[in-house]
Amino acid sequence: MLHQDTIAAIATPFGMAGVGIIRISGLEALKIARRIFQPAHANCPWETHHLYHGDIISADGITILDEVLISFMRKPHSFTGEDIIEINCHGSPLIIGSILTQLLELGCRLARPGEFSQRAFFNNRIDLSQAEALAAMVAAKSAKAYAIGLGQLKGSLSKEIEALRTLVIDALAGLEAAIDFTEDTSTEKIPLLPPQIDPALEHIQSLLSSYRTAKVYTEGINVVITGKPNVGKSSLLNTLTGKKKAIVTDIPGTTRDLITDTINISGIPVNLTDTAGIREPQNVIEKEGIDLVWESLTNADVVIILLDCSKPLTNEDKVIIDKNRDGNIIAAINKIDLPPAWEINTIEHLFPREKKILKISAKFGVGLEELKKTIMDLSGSGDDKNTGSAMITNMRHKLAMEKALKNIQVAKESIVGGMSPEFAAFDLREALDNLDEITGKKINDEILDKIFSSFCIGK
Ligand SMILES: Nc1nc2c(ncn2[C@@H]2O[C@H](COP(=O)(O)OP(=O)(O)OP(=O)(O)O)[C@@H](O)[C@H]2O)c(=O)[nH]1
Ligand SMILES: [Mg+2]
Repeated sequence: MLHQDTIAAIATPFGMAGVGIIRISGLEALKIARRIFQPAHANCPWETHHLYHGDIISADGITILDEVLISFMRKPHSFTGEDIIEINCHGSPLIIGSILTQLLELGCRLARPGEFSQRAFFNNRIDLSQAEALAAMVAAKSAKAYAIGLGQLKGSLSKEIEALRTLVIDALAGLEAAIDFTEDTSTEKIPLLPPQIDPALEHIQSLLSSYRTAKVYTEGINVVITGKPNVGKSSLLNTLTGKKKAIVTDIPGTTRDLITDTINISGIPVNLTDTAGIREPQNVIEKEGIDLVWESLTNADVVIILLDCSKPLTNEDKVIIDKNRDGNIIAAINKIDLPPAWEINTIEHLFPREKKILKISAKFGVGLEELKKTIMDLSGSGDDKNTGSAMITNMRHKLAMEKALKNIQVAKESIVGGMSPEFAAFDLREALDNLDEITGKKINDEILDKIFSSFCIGK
C-alpha cells in the first residue's frame, strides 16, 4: 500500500535527555530532510543506512537550530517499508519541538500513535502479531516479558501460526477431494478424518497452555498480604519494596486503602498489595477498606496470611485462614524477633497439609528470601522451560486461538459423526479466518485502528 503523505513524530520520551530522535517516513522524507539539513561535508551522497553529520537550519536558511546526526533508510529496506529519515538531535524539548514544527511546515503530517508500525504492517514488513509484540516490548515490565516480545518480533508466533495454517489447509484439501468425489459418483461416502486434524488441535492446545505462564512474565504475579490489624502487613510491604510506601503504627486499623507496589523477583514482576486489617469494622471507613480486601483477594495469584506470633491467636485469624484455605496461600508467622505467645505446631491443623508455613520478621527483614522463593514456587513461574518457544501473551491472540480450536473441534465431531464433509470444510475455513485474525491477514479496519491507536507516538 502506498501512503501519499509523509509522517513525522518524536520517537523519544518527552523531557531533557542526551539525545532526542525525530522520525520521518514517507515519499517526501528525503526531500524534506534535504531542505533543513546542511551537511558538515560537501559530499553527502544520502546512501541508505548511512549516518551524516551536519546542522539543522531554520526556514529562513540562516539560523542553525541544532547540530545533529541524520540517518537515511531507503525503501523498501526500512522499518515502515518507506523512505525513513531519523534525526538525532540534542535532547532538549525546545529544540526537538522546533525541529518538528519546521518539518510540519515543510509538509510532514504529525504521525498518529502507532502509525509507523501500522505502515510497516500495511507494507508487509511485519505481520500484526509482530507489530503487537513491538508494543509489548516497549511496555514490558520484566526482562522475560521483553524476551518473549523479542521472540515474537523475530517471528516465533508467526511461524507457529503458519504451521497451523498449513495443517488446516491440507486438511481442507483432503475434505474438498471427498466433496468432489461425492458429487462425481452421487454416492454417499463418509470421509476419513484428515490426518492433520489431531496434530492441529494438539498444537493449538499447547500454545494456549503457554498463556498462563506468559501472563506471569508480562503482567506479573498478584500477591495480596492479608491478616487482622497490627500483624505487620504494611511493615512487610515496606521491607519487601525497600520503600516507605505504607504508614506503620502500633495502632490497629492504620491501613484503610489498598496500597500497591511492584517488585522484581528473579526477573518477574510481583505486584504486592497491602490491605486493611480484617476485623469487625469500627466505622464506615474501615468497613469500606475491608470490603476492598475481600475484592482484592479474588484477583490474587498468591495470598500471604500474616499472623503475629507475639500475641495469642484470635478468632479473626481463624476466620481469615478459613476464608482463604482453598487459595494459593502462604502462612507467614511474623514478629519472630519477639518472644512467642504460641508455637507453629498449634496452628498446623488450621491449614491444608501441603500449605507452606514460614517464620519471618517483617520489621527486621528475617526470612524474606524464603518468602520470595515460596511466592515464585506457588505461582509456577520458576518453571522456565517455555520461554524459548513461542508463547501466547496477548488476550486478542488467545481469544482468536480459542475460536480456532473450537471450530476445528466442531469439524472433527462432524466428520466422526458421519456428516457431509461440506460442514467440516465450512468450520475449517472459519478456523483459518481465526488464525488469520492473529497475523492480521484477515481483520477489519476498525479493529486495526483500535490496536495501533494504543501504541506510543513515534512507534
Ligand atoms: N517486633 C516486631 N514488630 C513488628 C514487626 N512487624 C511489624 N511490627 C510492628 O507492629 C506494628 C504494626 O505494624 P503494621 O505494619 O502497621 O501492621 P499492619 O498489619 O499493617 O496493621 P494495620 O494497618 O492496622 O492492619 C508496628 O508497631 C510495627 O513496627 C516485626 O517483625 N517485629
Ligand atoms: Mg497496615
